[in-house]
Amino acid sequence: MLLGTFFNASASEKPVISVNTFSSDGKILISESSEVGTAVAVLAVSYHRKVVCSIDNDNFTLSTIFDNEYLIKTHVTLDRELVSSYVVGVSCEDQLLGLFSSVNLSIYIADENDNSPEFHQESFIYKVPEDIPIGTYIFTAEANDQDIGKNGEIMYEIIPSYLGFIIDANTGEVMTSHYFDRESIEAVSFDVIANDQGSPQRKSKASVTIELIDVNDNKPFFPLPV
Ligand SMILES: [Ca+2]
Ligand SMILES: [Ca+2]
Ligand SMILES: [Ca+2]
Ligand SMILES: [Ca+2]
Repeated sequence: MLLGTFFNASASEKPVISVNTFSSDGKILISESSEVGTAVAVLAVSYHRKVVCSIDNDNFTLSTIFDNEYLIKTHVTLDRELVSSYVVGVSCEDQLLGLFSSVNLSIYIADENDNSPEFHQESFIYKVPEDIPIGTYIFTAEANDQDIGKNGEIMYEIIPSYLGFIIDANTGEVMTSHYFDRESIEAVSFDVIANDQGSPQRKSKASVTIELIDVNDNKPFFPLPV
């Protein structure tokens, strides 16, 4: 079944181009992962003679199905992150009489989850005093994702989750959640994971090392005489 929008040419004697878009709302929306040669729309020209149609955009092809009926297909690999929509001009002409009509088609590229979140840095190293209070903000592990919507929405987590630091799942802000003692452990290492919310989900990680700076928190120890 072909549904679609009807683009009407102005003068009645001219060819009338109608566009079947394969969608109920008439909008042309194709996935960025579409193979080269994917059908985008069908053009049907109402006119009493044969017309010749052409398009002005090399990223698409126009092929004849029947007289005065054409199929528009993709001619290139699409990437929504580079080009999110195209305008394709279509002209149909009665070459004998010189009568022609033209329409502009807007072709929108739908996002796929084809990009992983990326951290601004692969690793983070911070030094904090060993007596740092619980809940102290350390840094923000921020990642970006070029996709849109859920495909680009990032949630953060720390792995392993029990080493004395917590992360705000929405903002990537890392805070302390425990007391530290440099005399027991001098540094803490963990990974920060950025998960997008697309399907399938994509993720990336950055490594974090927090070095504990000594604070003079131990009284001098004098051996007792025997
Ligand atoms: Ca892409
Ligand atoms: Ca994408
Ligand atoms: Ca993504
Ligand atoms: Ca100490």
